Amino acid sequence: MTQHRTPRLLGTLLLVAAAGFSLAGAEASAADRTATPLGRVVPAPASVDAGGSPYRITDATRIRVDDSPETRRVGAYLAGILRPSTGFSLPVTSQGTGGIRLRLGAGSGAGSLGAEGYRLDSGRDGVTITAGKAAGLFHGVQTLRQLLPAAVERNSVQPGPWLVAGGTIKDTPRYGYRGAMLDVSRHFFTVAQVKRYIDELALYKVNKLHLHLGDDQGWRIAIDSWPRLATYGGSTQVGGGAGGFYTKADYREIVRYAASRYLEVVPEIDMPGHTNAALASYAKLNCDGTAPPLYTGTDVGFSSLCVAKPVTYDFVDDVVRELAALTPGKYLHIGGDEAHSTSHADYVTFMDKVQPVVAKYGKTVIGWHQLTGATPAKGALAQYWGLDDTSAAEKAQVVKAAQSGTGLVLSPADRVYLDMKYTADTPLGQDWAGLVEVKRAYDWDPGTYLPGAPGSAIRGVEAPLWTETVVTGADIDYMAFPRLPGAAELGWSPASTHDWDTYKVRLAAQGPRWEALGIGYYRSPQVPWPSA
Ligand code: TNX
Repeated sequence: MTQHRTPRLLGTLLLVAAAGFSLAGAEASAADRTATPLGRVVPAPASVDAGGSPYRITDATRIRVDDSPETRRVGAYLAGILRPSTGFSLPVTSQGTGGIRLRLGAGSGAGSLGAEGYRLDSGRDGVTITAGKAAGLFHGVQTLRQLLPAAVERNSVQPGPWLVAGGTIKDTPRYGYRGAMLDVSRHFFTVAQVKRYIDELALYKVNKLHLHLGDDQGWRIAIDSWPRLATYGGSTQVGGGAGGFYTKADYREIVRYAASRYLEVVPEIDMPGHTNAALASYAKLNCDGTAPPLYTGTDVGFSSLCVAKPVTYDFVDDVVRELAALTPGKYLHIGGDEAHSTSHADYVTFMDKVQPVVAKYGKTVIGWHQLTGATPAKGALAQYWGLDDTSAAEKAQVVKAAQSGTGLVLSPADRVYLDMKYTADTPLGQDWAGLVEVKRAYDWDPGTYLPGAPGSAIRGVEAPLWTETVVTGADIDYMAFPRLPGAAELGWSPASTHDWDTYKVRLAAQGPRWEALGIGYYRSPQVPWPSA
């Protein structure tokens, strides 16, 4: 081994000499040989106690798991991340001691870690991640990933060394609902594109993927009892492109993949507005019996299901039944925003009829916060998408619902709408809610955002990505990064860690990681990115 190393080191020295020795180069390589400080992770861990020797992952390291299939699966996932870049074999085994250990439900206070928490202990002999549930192990693995050099994310063998700073992290989430929404209606995204986004979300411990499956411009999920919804209603998109839809097999594959990353898929069919694609597919859903043409523009608020017609509720029952059957998760989102072509009385009637259908098929309602203008079902969640300066009356309506037991998911549009432009120069995106730079996206507190809402009503934070202007996977990345990790941190980290000046340093350290992963991002001047 020593013999093998010497020529490599000599070679490196010769290369450095040939390149012209520079002080900056020397500093960079010294930095490479230092472990990432234990707390330099997004989202910020709840508690960090740094100290002691680092652990070094080597050719001899094993990933030790206990015998549960879930632990093995997380171990295999970790090995899949570490093997290509380290070049080490990293066998996953239940034998022996030391190395990287994944332990489920055993000692070290695992009981207090809840459904998603974990504890990470690192020292000379190894790294141990302990959790009460597999989701916690998975989140601990994401932390471990970020403690390793960014090059760990590359697909080819990198030099290392692979050090993990010594100490202990104990980490549990502030909120149980930490979401991201992808609008696959305005532009359609393939299963592969959705999977890639799922992987990006998992890195930041996001645990809900909300898919906006139906809107004026496209219906994206096959419904057997109403086949034209997908085959016709899904046949275009904004700008007139081909659109597309998920077969049930496609959709199940998304749900399965999300579950393998401990994300729950929350499907949304937006109703009674935002329904032109459905109305175009079936004439009988229209009050006048005439189907409108497909729509490829970007206006909102012009369509409505026909609240007075009984067939509307046959349609809703069939769609909710088939969608609920595809959904292992708890929630089904029924939209309810911008129903500008539905009278208030009709809106209330519609919501009174539709929410029990969701319950009948075993799911819990989520609606955009306009739902609080009707009567939210018991246990329903309302997703707040107002602005800082939304009228006091509208906020009061949401707060009042929260006081009466409706849970809230916070998606303030001028904070976490990932489709808002960063600056006036951002080539993609909209600006109706304002320009949302990275600091603005991070610098608010979900716990105090809606004064008067009880703390227990705040269930979490979600960052929606509407896609009127977002067409490719690269577009998704550019709008989501670097704002998405901020929303994820607001959902995960305790309020006590909230501090822009330290956050921006942790965020900056993510830049090289995104480069290694091929994620193109907005290099905000607000963030001290390491120079390339
Ligand atoms: C508002 S937010 C909408 C969407 C648009 C979005 C564009 C919400 C519940 N409705 O229909 O896509 O603005 O930013």
